[in-house]
Amino acid sequence: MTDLRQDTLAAFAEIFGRDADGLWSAPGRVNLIGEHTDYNEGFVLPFAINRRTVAALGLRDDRIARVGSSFADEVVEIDLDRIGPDTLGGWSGYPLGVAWALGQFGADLSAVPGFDILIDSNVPVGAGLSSSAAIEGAVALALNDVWQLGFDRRTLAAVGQRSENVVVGAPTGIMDQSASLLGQHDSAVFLDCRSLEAEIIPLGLEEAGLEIVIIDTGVEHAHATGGYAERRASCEAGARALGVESLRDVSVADLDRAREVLDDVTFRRVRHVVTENQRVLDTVRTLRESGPTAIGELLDASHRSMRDDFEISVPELDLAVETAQANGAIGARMTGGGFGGSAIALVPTDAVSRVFVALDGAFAEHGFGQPELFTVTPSEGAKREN
Ligand code: GAF
Repeated sequence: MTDLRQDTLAAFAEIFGRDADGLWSAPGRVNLIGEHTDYNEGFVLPFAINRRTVAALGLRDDRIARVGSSFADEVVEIDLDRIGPDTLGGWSGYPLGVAWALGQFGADLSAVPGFDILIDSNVPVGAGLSSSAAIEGAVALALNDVWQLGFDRRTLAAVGQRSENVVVGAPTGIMDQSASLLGQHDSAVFLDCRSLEAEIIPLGLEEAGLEIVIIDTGVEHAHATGGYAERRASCEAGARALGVESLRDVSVADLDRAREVLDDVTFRRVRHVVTENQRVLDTVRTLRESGPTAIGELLDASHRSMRDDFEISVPELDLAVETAQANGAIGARMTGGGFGGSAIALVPTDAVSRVFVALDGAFAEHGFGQPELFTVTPSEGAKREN
């Protein structure tokens, strides 16, 4: 991280021919539990991870925004007067979309100076660890500071989500940006996606001798296309058919009636969301009462529900989960939007190397590409670095 910060400041000076005014960073996230519940106004329990995106920024004395990054061999330039969903696209839509979205939340963009910004990251892209929310969080915090907008972090999360929905075109919920902006060391963010009330839940992984293992399957996914939007539409159709505003208003006890009203596929989509909300509440209660060693079965049940009811897993994710479970993990599940990306496993520290070896072997045996295996720690959210 020290290197990433220093390298980004040095690269900023080289590319833009001047020093940055400051450096901001924001983490990727892992969702411990609560999948596809955020856009149904339900509950989620993600945490920020120790992989971050950094943004070095310097204000200009004109109205030009210039953005460079380690992901692209170009500097994109635009006049702030032209910034909008129709003029933004590609990788630069992630950072510049945030500038536009700040205006949508009431910032007077006609009065602010332009800026140069350079983005770098060690959050793996395409792994389902929310590299996009990390960019949005770092840029939102940076612009909020230098433009002195005074937005709170919950609003900045909503700004990031707006940019992702409108500029990037992915109909995602509020979870990832909230985790990136609100996360705290060794804790998860328990978020009610209806009220947007957030509570910090200590995880106590180290005291319990547990690690979170990430199994990045390498199977690429994208939320701007295909399955994610389709699942969201199913949930909305289910809510309409049940006569409720959102699936948040359906409880486990309502599922018998839902089965009579809905077709089989929509019913299973609804059952996933309703039971997943309950699992989030049960996980928070279990963490408080018994600590992290007791949440394994809830993680396992969440994976089964996504595999069988919501149907967003892929063979590589199922293999990752089953192999981890069979080799000492307390619990395991796919994490994030699905259709690829990563699984997580909660593993006693002394079993981590056995789990790694078993995963490498199982993927090779099935003819799948080698997974990326590493551990993450729950870390602090977005911040100004200097
Ligand atoms: C993606 C989305 F960005 C989140 O909003 C959330 O819906 C998640 O998939 C599924 O839980 O990460």
